[in-house]
Amino acid sequence: MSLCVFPPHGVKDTNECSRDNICGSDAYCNNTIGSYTCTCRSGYTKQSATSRTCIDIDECEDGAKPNEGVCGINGTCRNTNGSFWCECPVSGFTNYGNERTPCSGNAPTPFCEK
Ligand SMILES: [Ca+2]
Repeated sequence: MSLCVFPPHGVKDTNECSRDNICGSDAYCNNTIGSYTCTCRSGYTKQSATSRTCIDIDECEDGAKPNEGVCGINGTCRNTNGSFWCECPVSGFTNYGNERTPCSGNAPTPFCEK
């Protein structure tokens, strides 16, 4: 059995998604009968629960200790529109160019007396 939804008699559905940029450049548009929905692209979230507007997620502000979770304690998180990247300013720490990876370094060499 299939479920069919018809618009009221005499009313033709409008494809709102054919309008330029109805959801903005940060969301995908999905036409529905009588309406439409907007789904945020990766890296974006709804401005509010009822909003169709998508805004950038500030990954650097997520969590109680943002830098520790996102870029490591020796990394600096840099938010960008739709993404973020990790800067590794501390000597000896790197993410090997994988910009969304926390900065890591070699553990200190233990000093042992003979
Ligand atoms: Ca971002």
